[in-house]
Amino acid sequence: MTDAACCGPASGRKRGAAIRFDYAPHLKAADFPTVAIPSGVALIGTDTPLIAADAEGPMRRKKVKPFRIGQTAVTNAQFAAFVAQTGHITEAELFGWSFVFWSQVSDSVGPTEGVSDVEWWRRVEGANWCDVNGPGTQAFAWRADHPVVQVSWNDARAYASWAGGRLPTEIEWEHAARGGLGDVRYPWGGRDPDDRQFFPCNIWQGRFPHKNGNLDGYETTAPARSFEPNGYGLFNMVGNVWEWTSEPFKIRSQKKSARQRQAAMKGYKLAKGGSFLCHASYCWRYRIAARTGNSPDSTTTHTGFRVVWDG
Ligand SMILES: [Cu+2]
Repeated sequence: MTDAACCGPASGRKRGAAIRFDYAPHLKAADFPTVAIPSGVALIGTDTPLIAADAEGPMRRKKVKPFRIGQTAVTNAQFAAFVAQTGHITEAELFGWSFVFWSQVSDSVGPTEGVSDVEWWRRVEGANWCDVNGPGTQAFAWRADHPVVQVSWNDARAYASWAGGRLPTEIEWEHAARGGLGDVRYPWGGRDPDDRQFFPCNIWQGRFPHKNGNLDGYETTAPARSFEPNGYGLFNMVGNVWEWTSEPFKIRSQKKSARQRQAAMKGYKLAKGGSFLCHASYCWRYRIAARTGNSPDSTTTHTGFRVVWDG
């Protein structure tokens, strides 16, 4: 086990001030399928971290106020409604390219540039939330009921405010993911997914990054509403797509290695839940306490988001 990751590379995009997209609230929680999460003492992190460098531990307890959370990650259909109403142009469209996992790049796209150390991530001109895998791929790669991907933290934040909500904090996200089970590794409890018979979520099977066995039924994203929901009725809290949170990516440690990592990830935002690319052998981040970070303008085929509403 290493701290290496399927997790998305940073965009490396150069520009001046961060773009802010501000939209007035247009909808409210009642306009979405949501679940009410009552207030109470919530757990965050774990005392048995598997990727200590990510600062998964220790477990802390903190009170959370009541909130509502989307039953699913925001879908392509929902995001399309947002774009139709606001005219929002996503960052991947503004910059003209996005990251696509190598096996998703279609032959029509032509040669692409990889990212050093994570060569499976290819920079594809013209890839965005519609043409997910590059120009001309919407017809077969875009599905209305799948989570929207190729959206940056800035895009996610813009959608959430338009929806009358916001992105979840880390503790809200974990509290929701635990589904009332408390100190558990996964939304369904403690049993580890394996490559043979237990497929509770959409992750990788086989040897990353060459061959995904697809035993869980999905090579890339699954419909947002798929697999068994957790105890709160929430779908795909882990696996499928990474979900942006409202928080900066912070590592609470005074170790030199941690401080160096933190410095390298300055300004990054925290994402939770892992994706269809995670596997225990390589990137065991489809656990509730697992975490990653990326720059707020980064966009990939395995990152989306979920919205929460106060009260
Ligand atoms: Cu991963």
